Amino acid sequence: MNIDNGKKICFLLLIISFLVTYSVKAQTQEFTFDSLTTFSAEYDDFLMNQPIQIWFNDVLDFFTLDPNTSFQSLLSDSLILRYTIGNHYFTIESYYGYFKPLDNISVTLGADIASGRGVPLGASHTFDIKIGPAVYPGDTDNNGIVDERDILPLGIFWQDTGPMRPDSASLIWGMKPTYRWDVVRATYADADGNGIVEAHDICGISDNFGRTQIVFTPENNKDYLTLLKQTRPDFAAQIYAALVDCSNKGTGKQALLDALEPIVNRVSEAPLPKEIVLNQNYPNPFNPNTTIEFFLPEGTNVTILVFNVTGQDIKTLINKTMPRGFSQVVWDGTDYNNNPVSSGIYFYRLNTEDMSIVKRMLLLK
Ligand SMILES: [Ca+2]
Ligand SMILES: [Ca+2]
Repeated sequence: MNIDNGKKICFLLLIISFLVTYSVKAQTQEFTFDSLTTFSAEYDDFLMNQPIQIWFNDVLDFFTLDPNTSFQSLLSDSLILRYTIGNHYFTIESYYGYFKPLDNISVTLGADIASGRGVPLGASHTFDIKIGPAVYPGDTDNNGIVDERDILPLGIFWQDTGPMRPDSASLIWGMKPTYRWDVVRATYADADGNGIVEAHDICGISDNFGRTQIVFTPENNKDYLTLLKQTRPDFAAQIYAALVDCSNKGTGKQALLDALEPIVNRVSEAPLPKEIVLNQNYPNPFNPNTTIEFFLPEGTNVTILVFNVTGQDIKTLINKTMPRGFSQVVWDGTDYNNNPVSSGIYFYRLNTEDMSIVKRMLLLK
């Protein structure tokens, strides 16, 4: 009996010493902010239908969290803080389940927020969080209705690329939260959400023709003609051809064919230039790639040279015989040694035996 009691006492002592050691360690464990999580860490944006999670390295003490945390939204007054006992994180959510598209939310964590073990954060942290846009497939100018005018943003942002939409390739009508592109207006032009503005996006307009949405943040109120002037010359023919593959829902397809026909015919009937043409580079301003297009009435030897404002040669883009017709060359913003050049005004000059044309462009980083 005595021996058994002795064993019990030893065992108890062991447990007590373990608890004392553990609690001393636990109390001294540093308490730090860990991370701000998105469901796609690849991008800075938060999807508008996902909560903002703010993580720490330890369990939180809610009684210190609530009075020491402040948050503000640019567009909404319906933000709430949510915390479940025992978690290492809390969330900022919208009362309605969605943040407003393109909202900016600022969160400040006070230094007195403490862990469940009583260790304070010690320093404050402030985050500015950008909420992404929402796309309605086909309302490419985001003005609230899908109609013929939605063709034109396809032309303006033709071949532009950006983040794919989480529901990539869906053309079903509805609010699709996504990540913002460098140029936010281009986000809406990618109707199918596959990360590039291309011919298939016309099917989003065709399928959803006539549908309407409530516009939270109209991004594009330019009139039809202004938009038309900005489009690439060959885009109309390409999307006209792509319309064949769109489904035959409602009246959209025919309306778009009717709208595009005159544009396509004008392009194809336009007589070819009789002289050498050097088009303005696009995009412009650019960073770092830009395309230079030119037309030759007959095949000839051509050089295209980039030079800077002091007249110094930067790079030869072409120096060879080129065929009759339109040709393109891309400048990637590098010099002869393939080093990126700095922001500023540059010139490009097309030379043939008979003539020389110079145009100006702006590299903007
Ligand atoms: Ca529209
Ligand atoms: Ca697309």
